[in-house]
Amino acid sequence: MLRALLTAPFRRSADRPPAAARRSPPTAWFAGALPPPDAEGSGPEDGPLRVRTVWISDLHLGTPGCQWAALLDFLKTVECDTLYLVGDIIDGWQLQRSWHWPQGHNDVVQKLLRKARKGTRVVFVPGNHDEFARKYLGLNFGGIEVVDEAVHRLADGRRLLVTHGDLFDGVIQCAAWLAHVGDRAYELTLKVNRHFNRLRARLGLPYWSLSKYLKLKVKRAVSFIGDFEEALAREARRRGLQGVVCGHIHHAELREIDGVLYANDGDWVESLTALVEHPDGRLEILDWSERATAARRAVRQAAAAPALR
Ligand SMILES: [Mn+2]
Repeated sequence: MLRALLTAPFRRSADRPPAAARRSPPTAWFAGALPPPDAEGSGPEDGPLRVRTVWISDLHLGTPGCQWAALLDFLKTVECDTLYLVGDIIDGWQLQRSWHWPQGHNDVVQKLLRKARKGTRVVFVPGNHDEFARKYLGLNFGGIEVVDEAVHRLADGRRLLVTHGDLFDGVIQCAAWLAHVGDRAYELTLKVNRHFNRLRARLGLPYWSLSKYLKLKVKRAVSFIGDFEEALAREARRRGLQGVVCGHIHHAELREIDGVLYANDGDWVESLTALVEHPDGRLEILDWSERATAARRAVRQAAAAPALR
């Protein structure tokens, strides 16, 4: 029911309800700066959004924090030649503590496998939460390649290092136990955040991320993010590459650091962001949280509708 409603306003033209029945304006589905749908109707409402490459990471499948419905909506909407799964796709750390695997998480895995089957090149670069997959480097699971890291060549020739990023995280490298404590604290923050946002949704307020707020407000966290970003940019430069794409810190970013491109594709726990490459090699961060908020509003309206009649 939820999934049907999530996708309903954006179906292809053939099975689309009449215009009057559509609730969300077509421009409200992402906060990014993609060009508006053109007059021929190749906009997102009329079919898939075509890009050259997609990078997503930090899905954390296997945890209650994973926002699988929004992710599934994203995967259904966006088509690409190459899809990079940049680590922390399945959260082995939390699955070991308690098993959480709803049908929605299966749907995401099925969708990824189907993409691989239908001709999308799917490359999985494991992260620290799915480090178990690092045992299978060089193997291929249902068309999904597992690699330690990758170098991606953009349409304009620039070459980017693709890595999860945990190897450049001082906390994880120097004090693994602290990373696990932090993980539990993070899990708790997300739990509080979920209840808080359920309340906000009921009041008609948009989604607001507590841990994002904490991360941005706490000075040490900011300097941690800065150190992380600089370490990755340095590594790309050291290898003679023009930039780096990573994840890990759940903070989407696209900027230049000392002449090297630093791109972070964010996460699907809080920020609901992906990095995409357009056909001309231009990079962009897509923010799916706006669309998730719109979908939640539609669900709420649908739920409230019978009472109004
Ligand atoms: Mn990570």
